[in-house]
Amino acid sequence: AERAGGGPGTNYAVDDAFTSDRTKWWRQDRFGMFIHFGAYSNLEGEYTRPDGTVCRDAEWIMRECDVPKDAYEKQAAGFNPADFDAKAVVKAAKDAGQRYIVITSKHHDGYAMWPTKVNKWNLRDHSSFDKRRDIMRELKKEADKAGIKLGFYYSIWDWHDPDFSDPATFPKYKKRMYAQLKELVDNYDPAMLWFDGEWDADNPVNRWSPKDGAELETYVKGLKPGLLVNNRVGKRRVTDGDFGTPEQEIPEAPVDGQPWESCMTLNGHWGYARYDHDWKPAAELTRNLLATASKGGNYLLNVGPDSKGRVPQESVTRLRAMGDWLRAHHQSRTVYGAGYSGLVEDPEWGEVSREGSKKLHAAVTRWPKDGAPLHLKSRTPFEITGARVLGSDQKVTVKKSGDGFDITPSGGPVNDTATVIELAVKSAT
Ligand code: JFZ
Repeated sequence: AERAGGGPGTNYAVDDAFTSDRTKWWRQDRFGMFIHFGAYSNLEGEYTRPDGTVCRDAEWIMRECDVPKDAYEKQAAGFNPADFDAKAVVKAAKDAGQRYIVITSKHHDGYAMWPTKVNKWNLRDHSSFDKRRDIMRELKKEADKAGIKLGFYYSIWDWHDPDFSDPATFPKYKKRMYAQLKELVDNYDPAMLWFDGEWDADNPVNRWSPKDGAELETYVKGLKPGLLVNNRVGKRRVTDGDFGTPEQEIPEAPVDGQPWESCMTLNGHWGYARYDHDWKPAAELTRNLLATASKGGNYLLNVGPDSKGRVPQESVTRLRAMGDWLRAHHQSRTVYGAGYSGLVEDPEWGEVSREGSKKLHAAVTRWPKDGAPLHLKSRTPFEITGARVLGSDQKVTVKKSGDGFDITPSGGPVNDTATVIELAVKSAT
């Protein structure tokens, strides 16, 4: 496929995101933390209209609840996330086993979470927050200390900048957007830029084109050659950026065209919503992570800090439980550096990932009834030369059977989340 930015004027190295050194850390790390935090967080998901009725939404509240611009600006002036604790955020990620963080530097409401010099619509100049603080700098410092990579989400779509909505003034908006991106790269040296909002095709004023996307990607990679960029940069689809971004779903493997990262929420919203208590169980989240890795993808799991900047405790405990499972599973080669096996069909009873060329990890999450063997259907001929259950000394018998193998561990599940059977394999590929 034609690679992003490969046309005339390209000033960054065009490489293959599936194999390049540039994307290597990301392909290995597999698991990251998404953070949705902005002026909307101050409303905590609820806007009380002048008539006293309440409208609910999270990071889309300005739009979905038709909050008048002056009312939105007024509430943002009171935004004071004094309890934002970069050290605690990084610790929560680290405890979860997450190896990178992507935080919203600017969402669709246009509000910058760093002290941009481009306009006053930002956390330093339009808030009640301590003027000496810069949460992006704090996060970068703590992330560096912990060996965690930091990336920025940046919305191309901007509901606040009046120049965005008028074709005659759009070039002025674009110039400011470029200036903001330069600030982000120069001041915080991010590992990644995660764009969004280019997809707003139903908006007649959003004329963002494939050409705009290619130009933007070329521009930011020119600012920092090692930078990773997601696909929501233009409208070229599979040739956009370095990786695809399925949302709230795990695609079927194998995915052609691009490596991918699936982003998901811990409850039902990206931004903080005080009324949303619909938290996903930790076991489900861990299984999602295993399923994602087994299909060759990354998992970007979101937290939404509240108006004070605190990550909800319900999120922290779930992340912690995921990390506990990962730590108990041999540094979790079921996730880090793991990928799509290509050798077997997806079994009904769980997820099978591949580690290097000699090992499979079969994570059993749905045990067959009546102690029936775990059947593994081959897609291509291979041999199983050894099998063991991680964290248990039970025996595992492997028998050739029909289109594949029957695997029978002598005992049952070793924990409630997933029981991992490590298989030594020999194959031609
Ligand atoms: C976008 C944002 O609008 C949303 O607020 C959040 O930040 C999320 C991570 O990204 O939402 C999208 C983006 C893309 C699709 C759907 C929702 N899409 O491609 O289907």
